Amino acid sequence: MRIVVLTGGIGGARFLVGVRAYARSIGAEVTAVVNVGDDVRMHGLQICPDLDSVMYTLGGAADPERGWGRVGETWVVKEELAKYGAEPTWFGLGDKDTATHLVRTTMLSAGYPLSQVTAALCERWQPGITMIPATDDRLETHVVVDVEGERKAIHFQEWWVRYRGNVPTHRFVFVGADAAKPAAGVLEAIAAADVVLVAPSNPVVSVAPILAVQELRDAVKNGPAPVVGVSPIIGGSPVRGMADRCLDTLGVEVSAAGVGGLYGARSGEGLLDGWLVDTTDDKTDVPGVRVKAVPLWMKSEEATASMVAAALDLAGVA
Ligand code: GDP
Ligand code: FO1
Ligand code: CA
Repeated sequence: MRIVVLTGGIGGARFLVGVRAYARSIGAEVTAVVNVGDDVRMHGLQICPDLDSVMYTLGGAADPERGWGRVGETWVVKEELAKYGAEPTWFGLGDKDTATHLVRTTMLSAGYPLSQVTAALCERWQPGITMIPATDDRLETHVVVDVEGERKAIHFQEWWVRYRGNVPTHRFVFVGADAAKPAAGVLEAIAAADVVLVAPSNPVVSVAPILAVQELRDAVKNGPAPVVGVSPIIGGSPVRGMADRCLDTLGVEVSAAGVGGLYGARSGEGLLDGWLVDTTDDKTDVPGVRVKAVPLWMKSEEATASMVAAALDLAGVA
């Protein structure tokens, strides 16, 4: 069986740990199509937070508390940059993490596409799945906000890391999405998939930028594989992160039904055949979508693998 997962960073990475475990138990292959909207160039380095969260987590090297970056990280480079007054000082590059960005940026400068660079980095981390960026083209999430009495678009990292999302926020813009093509291997993976899973990732800033690549969205929507999503919202709350702020900006209810409705039914304008919600949620109907309730707390690899089994069951491919 071939499983494709559309995923962001920390939440998606934890989900993929369960997908990998379940896939191993049935001999399935997994391809993760990873968001690049968070990507940013800082201090001359190309940083890909969601790709790195997935790669480090599956490689057993992620910091479990922060969720992003490397376990056992040191911060000498960050301190030294701050002593030069080198902006942005609000963004922290760990020393170990910096090596990843140096290798990536060197390869990108030499002309390799991000998909090949990612494959090269994964040779070290052996994530046990195939990781592909949604696109090899520039696609960045920017956020239209009011700061210091001025309306402007800032990079997603500035919105989240500098302001923690605590600024009047009007909309999210996926810069470059109109021209972006799916990265090498993405369309092939979707066409060959037996099932496409939408990870319990942030629907607005992790999954939407992936689907903003039109050919990618069309391939999922019109492809042969059933599409099942997993709710990132449990009991009206995002377990961690900024999904509530993002959904508020769109005027979408912070609930499993709200996010399910945002993705919509494949039989209509949307994407989903099935939608997995938590057992504690009520009023979870999404018109045109098969909804099933199972525990959605990713508290262990086993618990997460059970969620994956339920998702495949809902897809009719278990
Ligand atoms: P990011 O890119 O690092 O922000 O990570 P993702 O977008 O992949 O995932 C973030 C989302 O994961 C958050 O908005 C949460 O709603 C969701 N999340 C985190 N932990 C859990 C969990 O245990 N269960 C479920 N269902 N969702 C979770
Ligand atoms: N998050 C922070 O809250 N502060 C940081 O200084 C920070 C630096 C950073 C560097 C590399 C990286 O891969 C991720 C980093 N993150 C940082 C996490 C990141 O801002 C977001 O959590 C993700 O983009 C959301 O998916
Ligand atoms: Ca993200």
